[in-house]
Amino acid sequence: MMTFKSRFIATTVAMLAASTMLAGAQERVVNVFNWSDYIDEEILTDFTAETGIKVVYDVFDSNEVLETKLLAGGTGYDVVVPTGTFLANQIKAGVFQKLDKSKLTNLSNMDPSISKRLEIYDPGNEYAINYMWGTTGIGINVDMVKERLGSEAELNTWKLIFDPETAAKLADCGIFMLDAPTETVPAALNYQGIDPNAKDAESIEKAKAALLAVRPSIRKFHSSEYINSLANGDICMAMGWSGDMLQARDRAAEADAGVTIEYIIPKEGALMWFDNMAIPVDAPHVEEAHEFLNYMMRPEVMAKASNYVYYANGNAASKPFLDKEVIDDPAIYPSEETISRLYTYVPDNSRQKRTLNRAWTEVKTGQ
Ligand code: N2P
Repeated sequence: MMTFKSRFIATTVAMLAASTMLAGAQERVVNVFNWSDYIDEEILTDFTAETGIKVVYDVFDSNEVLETKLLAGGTGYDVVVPTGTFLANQIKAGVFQKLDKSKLTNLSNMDPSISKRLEIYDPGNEYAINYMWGTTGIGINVDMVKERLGSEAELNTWKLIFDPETAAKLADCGIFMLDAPTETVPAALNYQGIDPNAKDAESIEKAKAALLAVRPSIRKFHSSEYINSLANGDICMAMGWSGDMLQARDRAAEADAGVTIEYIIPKEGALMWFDNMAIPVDAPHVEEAHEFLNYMMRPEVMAKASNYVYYANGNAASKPFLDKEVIDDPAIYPSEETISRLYTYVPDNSRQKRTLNRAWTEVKTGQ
C-alpha cells in the first residue's frame, strides 16, 4: 500500500512529466524578423492555431540594420526578409542556408517571372522566396502640397523632392526622406539623368551634392515613421515605399480628419525592389521556418497579406484571392508602361558600399 508520502511523490512525478510533455509540445517556435507594417497579424495567429508553432515576430525598417545583425551571426532568427540587393551579398557571405525544397510543397504557387527576376540576386532560387515587391516613390498630402505649389502644379515628378526651390516651398509643412542610401542615392542619380546604378566616386559625389542641396528642407530621415506622420497631417510629403503610402492613405481616411494622401511613381522613373524570405544558416528552428515559409506560400495567405499591406507579392496563385482594389491599383501592380520606367538596383561590392555609406553619413550630418 502506498503511503501518503509516496503517493504524493508519484503524483508530483506524473504531473511534472505531463507538464514537461506539454512544454515540449508548446516549445515549437519560429522567430521571424520582418519589415515593420508588412503583415496582417491575423496570419500569424492563424498559423499558430493550425500548427501549434508560436511566432515570435520582430520588426526592422532598414536593410543595413538587418545586414549588420546577420553578418554578426547568432541572431536567433529563423526567417528574415532582406531586399534582393542585400540578399545577394548576404548569400555570398554565407549567412543563409539552402532551402529544403522537399518541405516547400507550395513553391509551385510562385510567379515564375518574379522568381526569374530574383535569380539576379539568388541564382537558382536556392536561398530565398519572394515575399513582396514594390516601388519607391513619393507620398503627398494633396491639399497641403497644392496650397503651396498652386493647384496646377505637376505632382508626378521627383522635382517635388529634388528641386531645391520646390522642396523649400514644402519645407514648412514637412518632408521626410528614407534613411536608406541604396534608395536615396539612386533616386538622386536618376533625377539628374545619371544611371541610377552608377557606382563611381564622381557619380556618388553628384548624388551627394543633389541630396545636400535639398537637405535644409528635409525634416527627418526615417524609414517607417512617415506612415503615421502623413496620415495625421503632420507632414505633407515623404519619399517612401508604395504600400506604406497606401496604408497612410487608408489610416488618413479612417481618421476622417480631411487628410488626403496620394502615392506617386514619378515620371522620371523609380526603384522597383523585391523583399525575400530566407533562413539564416544558424537558425535555431529550421523545421518550423520551413513550415512557416510553406504556409506563407499558400495562395489565400499571400493574398491576405497583400490585401492588408498593399504590396504586390510574388505568388501567382494568390491573384484570384486579391481584392479588386488591390490587383487593379496601378500603385500596387503598376502598368507595363510604368514598369518600363522602373529600374532595379545592382548590389554594391564592399568598396562601393563604403563609398555609398560615407556619402550618406555626410548627407545626414550636412557636411
Ligand atoms: C514595409 C516596407 C518594406 C519595403 N513597411 C522595403 N523594402
